[in-house]
Amino acid sequence: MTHALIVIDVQNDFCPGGALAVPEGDAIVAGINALMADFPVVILTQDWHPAGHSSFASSHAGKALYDMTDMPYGPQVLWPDHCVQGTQGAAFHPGLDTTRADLIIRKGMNPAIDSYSAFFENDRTTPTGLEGYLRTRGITDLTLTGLATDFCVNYSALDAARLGFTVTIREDLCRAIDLNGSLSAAHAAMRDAGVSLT
Ligand code: VGL
Ligand code: ZN
Repeated sequence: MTHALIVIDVQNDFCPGGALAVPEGDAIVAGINALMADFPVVILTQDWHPAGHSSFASSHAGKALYDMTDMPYGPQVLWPDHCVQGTQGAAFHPGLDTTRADLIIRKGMNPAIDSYSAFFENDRTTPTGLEGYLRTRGITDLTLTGLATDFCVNYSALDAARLGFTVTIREDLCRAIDLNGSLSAAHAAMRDAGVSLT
């Protein structure tokens, strides 16, 4: 009972046709559903932004999609509007089996701070509560899958490793955005943090 599967942001907006589509984002859904059978604990995350969120380029006059901006907590990519609370884009991919989920954790609700990681907002200090949930259940090992490899999966894996969890990424069940070398940077950072990439 000490090993949890965490499925990151398998939502319509990150799949082909969505607002921030990750290439082949939907290709991992069936494999993730099958993998759930191997884990006693399954956790899903959901990117869940209020309209007008500060990570949206549309909230910054004069900025274009995928520009960088400086936020009080550091550099921030400016994204297309995506995963707005209550919209179809924010819903899980219809093929994802959500019945097995022990916990669905939402993130990115603070209008002023983006939240890639399932554990902390992008200030790297404001917690989502996931760590407490895992620790009180005695979970020590995490396998991560989902979208996107180089953003939310990467940040979640780095935080989990820093918190002392044993972390494995199922790369075959992740897909990346790959913005300006972000995928190779993510690979290097995860390797350095002791994350297993399989
Ligand atoms: C994500 C960009 C913005 C992700 C979320 O799930 O990787 N990326 N919000
Ligand atoms: Zn987001």
